[in-house]
Amino acid sequence: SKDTEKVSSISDNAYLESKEVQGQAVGSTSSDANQDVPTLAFPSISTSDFQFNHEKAADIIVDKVVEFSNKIGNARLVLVDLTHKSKILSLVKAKAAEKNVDTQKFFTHVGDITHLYSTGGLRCNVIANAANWRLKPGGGGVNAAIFNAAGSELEYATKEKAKSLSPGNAIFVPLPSSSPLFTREGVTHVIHVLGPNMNPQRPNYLNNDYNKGCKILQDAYAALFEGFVSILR
Ligand code: AR6
Repeated sequence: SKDTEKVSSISDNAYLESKEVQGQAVGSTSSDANQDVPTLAFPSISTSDFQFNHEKAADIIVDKVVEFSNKIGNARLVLVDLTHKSKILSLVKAKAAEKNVDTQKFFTHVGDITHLYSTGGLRCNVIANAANWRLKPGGGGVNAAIFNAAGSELEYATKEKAKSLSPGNAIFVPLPSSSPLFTREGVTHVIHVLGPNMNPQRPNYLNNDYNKGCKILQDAYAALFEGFVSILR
């Protein structure tokens, strides 16, 4: 249920904080020792409503993180999902460990991407959205959550940038400072990403073609991380 998830996410964050406090300068009062480090939080693109294979997606995420980890300077990348039971988080964690990915630069986090700072104490100035091709609110999943939390400001700012997105692409949208996501969470940019779709009920259905699907997911993460890099500059 929602309540148990909330409780477990709070206890996980308490654990995370106590771990961070150990390595942090005495006298610092912030819950996130790396508050000022630019951080991109992103959901696993395409693996829920779009039904993309989790093993394949996990390989692609870790490969792209490795590829970009030397292009982001001291910034951080954080893969987020709602629950500890998340299969994609476990897979990515294991694969990242196998490849000795630097855990300061990349880690996984359990929590709601719209409440990372207020509930989780994790500062992320940029968050990614697993969008739909119309770049519209609603539709469930992380897209609905982000558009709801950001208010109409995000809808307007998105419309100014683009009217649609094709699979494998991303656009970044500066968030107006009046948006609740900006004021409460410290989010300054949202990057909309459109991943490959393996759900027959959704547009651009790939009919289980994982040759195309993997290529599109690789492009999607490359576009996402490039977007983050251009915000950093
Ligand atoms: N915080 C963190 N992670 C979340 C949240 C949240 N609030 N909500 C969902 N996730 P999905 P897709 C995780 O289905 O598969 C939309 O309707 C979720 O557990 O949101 O790319 C759009 O309009 C999963 O790991 O995106 C598109 O039409 C990940 O976010 C379509 O769904 C992505 O799940 C896109 O499907």
